[in-house]
Amino acid sequence: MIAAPAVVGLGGNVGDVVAAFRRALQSLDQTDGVRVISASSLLRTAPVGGPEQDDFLNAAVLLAVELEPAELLTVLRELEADEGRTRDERWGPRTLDLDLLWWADQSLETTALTVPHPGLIERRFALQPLVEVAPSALAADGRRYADILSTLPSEGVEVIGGPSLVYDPTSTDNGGNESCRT
Ligand code: A4P
Ligand code: MG
Repeated sequence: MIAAPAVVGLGGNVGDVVAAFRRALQSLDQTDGVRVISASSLLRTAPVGGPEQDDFLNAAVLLAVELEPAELLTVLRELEADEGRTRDERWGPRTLDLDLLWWADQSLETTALTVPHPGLIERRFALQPLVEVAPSALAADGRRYADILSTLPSEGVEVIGGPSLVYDPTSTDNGGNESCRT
């Protein structure tokens, strides 16, 4: 199987979110058929939708995937569960949310999966890190995500750290203790 490029968005606003990102990406890279290629910068973002809640941390990661999209979604669900994610309230606070944002310029629609992720083009917290790791990615209508990003308002999203904070392949600390809390 030829590896497909895919981008997964990471988000969370409960507990030590940076440590959760790092553990999840280390586990992803250790999953058969999945390789982490690069991570985006770390963003602090104002919550969009849902109840009044703390700011989120968001990032995205470019993967090379030799699984089917549905299989990758299953892996992502398992990693969310490992971080104690419970599904209480739509758009509510969460320890770790892993969304499949983009898959090789393809559109996929099943009962479990919509790719590109439906909210992607309205949400700077998802689109900005995606463009950072996949600058030439194309939307379903052929537009470049980088061009769509330039039309979105920039407020509510702040870069607070570089990619090595999100994923450091040379690290053996499996989560780190230099991480910041939300
Ligand atoms: N699903 C369908 N397509 C996908 C996909 N491409 N990737 C299905 C992942 N899941 C996909 O997801 C609900 C269902 O979507 C799943 O059963 C899956 O089969 P979920 O993660 O259980 O629920 P959710 O995350 O609460 O809902 P949703 O609609 O995915 O919310 P979002 O869009 O993830 O929004 N504000 C900031 N600043 N930063 C954030 O990260 N996140 C949210 C959650 C709200 N506000 C935020 C942020
Ligand atoms: Mg989600």
